[in-house]
Amino acid sequence: MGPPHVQEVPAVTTTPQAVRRASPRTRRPATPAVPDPSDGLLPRTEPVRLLDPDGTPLPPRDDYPEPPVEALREMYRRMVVGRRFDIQATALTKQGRLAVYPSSRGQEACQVGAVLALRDTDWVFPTYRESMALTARGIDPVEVLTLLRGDWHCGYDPAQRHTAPQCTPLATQCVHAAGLAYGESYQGRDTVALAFIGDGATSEGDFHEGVNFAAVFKAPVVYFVQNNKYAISVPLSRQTAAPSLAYKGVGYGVPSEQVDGNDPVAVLAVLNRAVEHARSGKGPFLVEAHTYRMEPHTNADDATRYRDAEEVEAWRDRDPVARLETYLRARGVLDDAAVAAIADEAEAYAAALRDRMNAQPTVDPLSLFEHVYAEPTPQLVEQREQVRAELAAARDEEGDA
Ligand SMILES: Cc1ncc(C[n+]2csc(CCOP(=O)(O)OP(=O)(O)O)c2C)c(N)n1
Ligand SMILES: [Mg+2]
Repeated sequence: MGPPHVQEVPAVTTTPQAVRRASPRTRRPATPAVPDPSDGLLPRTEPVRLLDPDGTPLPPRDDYPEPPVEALREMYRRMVVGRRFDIQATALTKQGRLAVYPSSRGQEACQVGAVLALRDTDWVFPTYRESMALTARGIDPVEVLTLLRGDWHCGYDPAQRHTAPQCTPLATQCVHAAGLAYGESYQGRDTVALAFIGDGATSEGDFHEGVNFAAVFKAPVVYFVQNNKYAISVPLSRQTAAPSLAYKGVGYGVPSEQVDGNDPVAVLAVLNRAVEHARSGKGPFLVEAHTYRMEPHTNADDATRYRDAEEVEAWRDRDPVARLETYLRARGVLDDAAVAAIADEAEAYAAALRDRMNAQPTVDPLSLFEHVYAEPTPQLVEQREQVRAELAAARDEEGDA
């Protein structure tokens, strides 16, 4: 049986091509109706916002109902722990324990909101920027940092955690997400895939190919663009002439929305709706979150060379963690004792991570050659033997000394 959302297309002629078209593997979805902006395909010109930057609630909206307050409290907890994790990971690069770390400080609402909008059985397709999202998903932080430590594998089991390895080649995760989501719906499961993507990577071909495929085949994918205003040193103004990155969905027939990415309540509300849209069989949804990377691109970057301190300070006033804390205190679900307890939890999380990352990992150099191909190439076999011989010689030398 074919996927539930693909309609049978009767062959209109009897040419061999038409017969092939009608075979189950090549059935095509019905031609979609011409998109009408009133269907919600066009993003609103203003990002959705439910809290003012100072945490004051804005009038409720029918289209984006506020998430339950317990979910927002949990969001706050994970954002605080996530921020502390991020600070610790940055420190570990300075101590030589991590090869590189791309910080997502300032993007906590996006990192955690995406995770909370999904079920554990949904799939996440992260980039290198998403370590915080993965720890917020409950993956062991040491496993999350394995790749950034310089190991050849991603640390966790993607199939078990429903989380793909963090992608460094820009936008490649967009096609992976489309393929997985299509496969899941083809097998009758209501899994949703969420692909993170940066503003700069929306200029990559893989982004367009992934979104187009997902749209044509109604694959349940949420494309979540974190527009943090820079692609390393390239500002958004040099990246696109589009009025908003959310408009990139329209050309492919994908409904899109803009959201204030530093407003945690709005981020979760918009992502909840995007995930629901995808899960209900309506195809992909694109969300552009306006946010800001507070730290350099990675620890290896000097951001003072391309942006000034005033710009960074202006974004500090829109801090998503403080914004949510103010709101939850006003709602009466967070007080000094609860804030202190969460801060203690974050501290203990960072301390445990520091201790574990300070232990020297035991890595078998020969494992470098495993899992590259199902059958190693002659070159790999030769190189492996060369390394094996060098290791044996080094051991002999040590024995003689
Ligand atoms: C295909 C490809 N081209 C270039 C790079 C080098 N590169 C790494 S990160 C980056 C910037 C990406 O910016 P953006 O998509 O905005 O994501 P952000 O880093 O801001 O989260 C570039 C150009 C790469 N990793 N892959
Ligand atoms: Mg960016």
